[in-house]
Amino acid sequence: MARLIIVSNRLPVSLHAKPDGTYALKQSIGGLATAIGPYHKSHNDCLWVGWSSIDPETRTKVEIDKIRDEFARRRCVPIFLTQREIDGYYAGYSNDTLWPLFHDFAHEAKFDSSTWKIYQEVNQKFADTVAQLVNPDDTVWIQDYHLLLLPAMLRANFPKLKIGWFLHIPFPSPEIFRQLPNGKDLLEGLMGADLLGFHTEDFCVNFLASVRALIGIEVDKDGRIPVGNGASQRFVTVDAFPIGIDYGLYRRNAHSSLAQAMRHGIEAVSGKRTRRVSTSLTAESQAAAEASDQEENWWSAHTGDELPEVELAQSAAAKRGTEDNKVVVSVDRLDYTKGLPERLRAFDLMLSRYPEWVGHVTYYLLATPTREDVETYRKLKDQVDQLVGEINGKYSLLSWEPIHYITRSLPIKPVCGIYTAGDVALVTPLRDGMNLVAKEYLAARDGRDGALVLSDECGAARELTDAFIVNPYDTEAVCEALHSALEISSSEAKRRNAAMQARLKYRTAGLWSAEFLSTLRQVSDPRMADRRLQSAQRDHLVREWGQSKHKLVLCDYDGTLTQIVRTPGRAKPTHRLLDLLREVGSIPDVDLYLVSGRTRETMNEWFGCLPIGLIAEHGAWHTKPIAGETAKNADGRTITPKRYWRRADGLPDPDEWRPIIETIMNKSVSRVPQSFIEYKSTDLAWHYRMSDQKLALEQRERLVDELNKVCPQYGLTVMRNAKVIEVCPANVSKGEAVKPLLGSGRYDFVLALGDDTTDETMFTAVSGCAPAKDQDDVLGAFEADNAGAAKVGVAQSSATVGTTMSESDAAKPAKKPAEPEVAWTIKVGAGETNAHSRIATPTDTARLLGYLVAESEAVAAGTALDDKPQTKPRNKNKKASKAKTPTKMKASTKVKAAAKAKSASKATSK
Ligand code: ADQ
Repeated sequence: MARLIIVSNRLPVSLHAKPDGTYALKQSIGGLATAIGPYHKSHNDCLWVGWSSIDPETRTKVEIDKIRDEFARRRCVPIFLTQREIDGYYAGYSNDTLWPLFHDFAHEAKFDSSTWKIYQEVNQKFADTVAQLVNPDDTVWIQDYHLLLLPAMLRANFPKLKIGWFLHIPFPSPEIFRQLPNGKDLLEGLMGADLLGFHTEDFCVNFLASVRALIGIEVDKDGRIPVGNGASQRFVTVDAFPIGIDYGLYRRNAHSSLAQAMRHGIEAVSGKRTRRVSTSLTAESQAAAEASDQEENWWSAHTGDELPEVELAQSAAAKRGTEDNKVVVSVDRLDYTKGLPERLRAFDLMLSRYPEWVGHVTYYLLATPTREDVETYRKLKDQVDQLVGEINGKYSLLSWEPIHYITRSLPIKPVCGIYTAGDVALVTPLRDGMNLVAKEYLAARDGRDGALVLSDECGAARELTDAFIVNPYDTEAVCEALHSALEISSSEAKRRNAAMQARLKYRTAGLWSAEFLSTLRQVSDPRMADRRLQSAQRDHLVREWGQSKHKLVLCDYDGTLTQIVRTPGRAKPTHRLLDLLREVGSIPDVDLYLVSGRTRETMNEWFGCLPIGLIAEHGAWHTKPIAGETAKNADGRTITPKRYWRRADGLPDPDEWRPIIETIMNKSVSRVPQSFIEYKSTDLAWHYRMSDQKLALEQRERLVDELNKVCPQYGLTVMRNAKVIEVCPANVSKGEAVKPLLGSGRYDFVLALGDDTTDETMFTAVSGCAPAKDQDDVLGAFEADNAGAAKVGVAQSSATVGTTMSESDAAKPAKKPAEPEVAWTIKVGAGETNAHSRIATPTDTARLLGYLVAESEAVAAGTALDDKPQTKPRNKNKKASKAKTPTKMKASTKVKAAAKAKSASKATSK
């Protein structure tokens, strides 16, 4: 059985020796372990290869064997690195060269040929370990910048292996990347993979530009880079997969008693829960006032521009009560990419520019030092310590200090407590691949207010567009954004968060890994790699969906929403699928139609209870629920919409043709064991899925020849579908069936999904449909039909009467359509198609529908709470406090606004 082998620098678990000589395994926290960990845990066929963090030179052989066994129990395969290897590969080339360079800190990057040599050796060590356990049909998923050479090393020995690689950090611009002396080797290392994933489109673009510049290869329209020539040519697909978080985990942990205790503690410290701060502020203010009256007092000597303590203390004390006190939070590893000194300077500026916050805002700063043995990191820690000290020294009052600085690493529950305490999260990395902290903050505040100030230099800013987006280097802009975030009204904060939360709830870490792996399967199959629905196209589709007023979804069933099975009756929908269809059908501005070749009895039995339209027997029958009319089911509880089935007009009389076609088909039934005839009201189908395929295919050709001679005279046509030969009225097709809907002028967004040749007529009809131009009240033909008027299927069929609509006829290779604006057609699975895009399996269909449901929820959540964006000025006398939300303001505008605000603040305080 094909397995998944994950390869990353470190394993998701670490081993700790206990005093009794046994070992305890501890689950690692962090983005990667939480994103792929659940998949690894729940799939017995999944192995994880990585560095054990154990120095083999300090252990005996017996101990090493024992350690291997311990890891093996968790399906982990440890790699042991010597101190020399750790210094060269990990601390050296990975962290001193690649990490700074990939984060645009080229000036911090060290180029050392000895660490490069060890990096190559260790990548080879990983390759050798994987080679010992991999089977040719396995899938290998490599993680991150430590293993850039591994894909090509594996490919050299396993030409058919499915290899994926994902980069968790940014990919730099080609101007920066080409500074790397071994840049070309690294890119060639990656060319061994089938799929290369990045967090954002921007990083994909940077990567492709580097490939073009350094190895001279262009990407094709499907996002694929051709590698090699002739028979040995392969393709490397590049796409964006923004990582998510385990949303439910953070939401749940935010309600844990430990998180609540943490939150209460922070609120007490910040004066939100007790009055001691306000008491202290009053005392402080009195002291300041008295001091300012007395000449020769040290304090009064400083009341000029430099340090207006009197003003600070007085304005702080003037604020009565503590209910408006605020908490700002941040959670980081102490890394120079996280922008801590810049952030602290912005906080400092905010207190000086808006002194009304002195005594009323507390910054809870969790910053855990890493790599303290490296000088850059030691210096950074010193700088942060010093800045925190300066700010606290400058603004602290008797029992309030502006920054609470914690350098310990905390587990998830207290971290969630910090998130829930934070009225504002200040997440301003100078460069970051994604940044999970921003997403975790929103998950921990599920359904609540809280404002996010977010750097535009991290991947998360591409998704969390309702945050206060800032340039992290622009101190003025961060200061203004922080001030606005503190001022924002609770309802406005909730409105912004609700939309982002609805999307995050769906786009989880689990979805991220499932999507990467299913794309890897698709791109590794040459029959399905063309026209792949790329992530940018999917995002475009989802955006259009969210922005449109009336949406129509036309979806085939067998092979599109469910796997094709040997016995058609076994393709019964699962509860999960029914729930999904119910969700889509229940969205107020969405009409969902299942368009199937199944009989209307089956469609009614399986889907009649859903609030969706049904088209059966390729269009011979259709129905939609009658608005407002429902009936109770036999169980007396569930409610089913009332519906009437309508038959298409002008169909050939079955009494005339059925006996003749049945006789012909029966010959095939008797010649091919286990084949059978399916009887539908308007057609007959010969199924041979369960039969000997060689025999069935020979007979199929004879049958089709014979049917083609007879069918035209009865107005019938012959269709070759998936292991079925079907005879049906020539003037019936899925395309004809959906035309009245498309022509209704009602819809400004149409999506059609299907897997076989019968769906191609639907794709053609949809591709040809004109966009609706705000014709909200034009009643579609189907609605009129329900009122007993127009009928579907009466128009002249596009299929030629009496001829077989073969796969090749129906699906002539079409020029790739332009990017759709309102009409999307998506083929599910392999085969030629007229559809615009392709996804691989019914699971992908369900995932896509899930995106649409989440987007509708996001739009609804955003508008339901809509109460006009507003901020709540803290001090009505100060114009500066009325600063608008600075989201996406131009830097120059921000600087001007800040300067204006500053002078206004000064003017009012004089
Ligand atoms: P990281 O650089 O580790 O990850 P990030 O995405 O912020 O950065 O994830 C950090 C994780 O560690 C979060 O789950 C956070 O809660 C936790 N954490 C951070 N500081 C902590 C502290 N002081 N104490 C306790 N927990 C702390 C890399 C890339 C990112 C990318 C992820 C996932 O650098 O850009 O988002 O991988 O792909």
